[in-house]
Amino acid sequence: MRSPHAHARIPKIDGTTSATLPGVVAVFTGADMAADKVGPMAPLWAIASSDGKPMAEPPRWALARGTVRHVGEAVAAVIAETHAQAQAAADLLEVDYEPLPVIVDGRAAMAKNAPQLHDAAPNNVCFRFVRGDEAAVRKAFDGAAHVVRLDLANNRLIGAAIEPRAVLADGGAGKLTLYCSTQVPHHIRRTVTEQLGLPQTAIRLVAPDVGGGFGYKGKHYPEETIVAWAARRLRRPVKWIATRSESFMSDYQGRGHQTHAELALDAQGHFLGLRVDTVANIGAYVSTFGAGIPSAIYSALLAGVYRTPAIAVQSTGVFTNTVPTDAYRGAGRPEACYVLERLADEAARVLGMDHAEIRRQNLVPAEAMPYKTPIGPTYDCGNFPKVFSRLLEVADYKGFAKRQSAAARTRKLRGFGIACYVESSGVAPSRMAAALGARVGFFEAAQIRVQQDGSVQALLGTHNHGQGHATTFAQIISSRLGVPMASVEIIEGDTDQVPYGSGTFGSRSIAVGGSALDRAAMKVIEKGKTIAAHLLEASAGDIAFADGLFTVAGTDRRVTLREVARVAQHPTSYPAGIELGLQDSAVYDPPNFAWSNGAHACEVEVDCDTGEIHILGYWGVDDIGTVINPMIVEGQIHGGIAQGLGQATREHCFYDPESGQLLSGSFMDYAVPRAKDVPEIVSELDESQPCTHNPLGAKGCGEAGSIGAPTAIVGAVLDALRPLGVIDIEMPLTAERVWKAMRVAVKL
Ligand code: MCN
Repeated sequence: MRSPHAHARIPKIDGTTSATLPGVVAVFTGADMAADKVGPMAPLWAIASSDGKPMAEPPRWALARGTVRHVGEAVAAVIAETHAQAQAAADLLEVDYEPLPVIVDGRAAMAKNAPQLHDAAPNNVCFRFVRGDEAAVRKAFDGAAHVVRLDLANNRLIGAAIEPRAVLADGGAGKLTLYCSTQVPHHIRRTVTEQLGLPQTAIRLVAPDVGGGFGYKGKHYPEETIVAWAARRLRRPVKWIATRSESFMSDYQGRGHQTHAELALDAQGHFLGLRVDTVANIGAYVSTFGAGIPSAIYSALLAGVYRTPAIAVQSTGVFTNTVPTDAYRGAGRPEACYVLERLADEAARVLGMDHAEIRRQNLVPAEAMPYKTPIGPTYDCGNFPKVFSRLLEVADYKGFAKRQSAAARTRKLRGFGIACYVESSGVAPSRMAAALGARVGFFEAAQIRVQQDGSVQALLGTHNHGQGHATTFAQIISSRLGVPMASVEIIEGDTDQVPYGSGTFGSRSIAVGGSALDRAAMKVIEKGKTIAAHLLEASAGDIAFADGLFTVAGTDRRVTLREVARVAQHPTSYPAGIELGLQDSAVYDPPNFAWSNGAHACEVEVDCDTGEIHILGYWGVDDIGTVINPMIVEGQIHGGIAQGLGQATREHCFYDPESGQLLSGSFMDYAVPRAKDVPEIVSELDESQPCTHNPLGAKGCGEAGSIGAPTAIVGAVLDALRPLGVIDIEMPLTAERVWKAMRVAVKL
């Protein structure tokens, strides 16, 4: 039973009639959970404000206790033999709602007389995060020849994975097995057991194929706690599967920024200073990483690929009567890219410069690596100018002017958009994240077991939900241990099998999980050498390993990995003092992010009569370091671009400002891209800059497309409309919005 109101007090819930209906097992409310002392939903990232105060962290309950603050908030749980019976009983629940005033807009929520959501958050402010050097920025602006300013909105998005979320708890009074559509099994085991006051060993969390995740399934949800608690209380299995409508109104949403940004430049168009002021609408409560993304993560990206010497950012997290926001593919990086690249385009327009040239002259040169940005992070490597010039080549930027004038003859406006980005992939550096408020470590763990027949099981704390881990991780093992890929089994998503883990988000699986796997493989090889040395009657120091064979250096004496593995478990001849078995594990926590980067371009034609956009070409050159599997990477980049295209042209999560009702609550109102909307994509990978601090040299790719695409597409449309004097259209650029902007511009 979910709240139909965006903001209301609930003085009374009466479930007496519902409880008597056939098949109904129980009707639970927040009061029942309170009686069992179930704790609040605790965020795993806490942000301190500029005055040093911790963020406002008002309690959020799995089932509402007295007040609801967004449409779709869980009010009661009806458990019945069938879904239809539960639904019928829920329909008869008598809930008294006393509606309260509603606010859904982030900026408006900070106004003096705006409705207040939480006593603990005056003016609805959760945190006011600042980063950078405001004094240096002021100086830069004082000495600037030009200042450009933009007010930008980054539209709120809904994840819409192919399968809705689901939870099933089995185990009654004993150990509970929680099957859960999550990307982060170990995190959810921790949060649920903490809430229920149980030891972590009381729950086995299993996350099999989850039907896509896109970041929003990587966070803790009320239903996980409700189902686990109800199953223990009722001593019987309980399951919940979201309908698509429930998904729309309860899955964490993404983006939702309002930003004022200013860029100072010298007379030649060199960037001197950047000031960014963002209001992030975090929804009704702080969700798992809801505070960290628009602050710590977003701000770290604001140097982008450019050498702007002074940067200062303020990001204010604001409560509103909307679903909480959290990670959605890109998580803070598309927002940062959008701000920077829109400013670059605006600067080119104001200074009368070519939009590629203004970017080129501000890029961090390859010689400057490692490059410490003025906003905090240090990029270990990258050749931004090389990637950028390659993009212009593959997209034939030189030939664009000709194509543009040809199009004009057919009443079509043609535009070319560019987006350069850096991405803090490989989300871990646990110490860095902890310094910025993370309440969890982001390391990754891997274990390798070589079986007697030489087949290999690898267990990782990452989680695959469409990224092809079974292939790429098997490739890593195959190349390290010299075993065929077909004999490698990758196991993820089970807390009782995989000892530790952080899960999959932040394009971290290859850079962090893959690195842990590589280290575990090296340990297995080292142990194998001691066994092989014994079998070959040589010293371990003389044993070399390659292609699945241990050899005594300089001789033809050899033994296979399979034979070593067999002996390790059937010790007919085994070195004394060495533990049996051929298995080992490793935990990896990198010293820095893996700085993926790239440049994307898009060419569009806008129909002057209808405002419709036709994407004629899309190109991306991405540096994701060493590539393990080019085909999977290409698919990942294409998928990200498709999602970015959705944000740029179609998708918009929209709440009615008066009532707080979700008006985009179905696929009839929320338009994800279809196959016909996605253009042919030309994708190139530049492998010349392997990550310098992980053993694979790999940087993440899972979010790259979603970062560059919205900006490149919007940039192209605005470039097309520039002759009409259109300088901004808010995403999504629907035909209607584009058409209206054109009419306003030409004063029709
Ligand atoms: N890879 C590679 N070489 C590299 C980098 C990556 O071969 N240099 C491979 C990896 O081995 C992995 C894949 O590419 O098989 C993606 O790796 P990585 O960039 O590490 O990203 P993750 O596996 O950690 O996936 C997370 C990322 C995120 S954050 C979201 S959101 C997302 C995404 O990936 N959600 C997805 N891709 C998705 N794809 C699908 N189909 N569905 C989702 O929900």
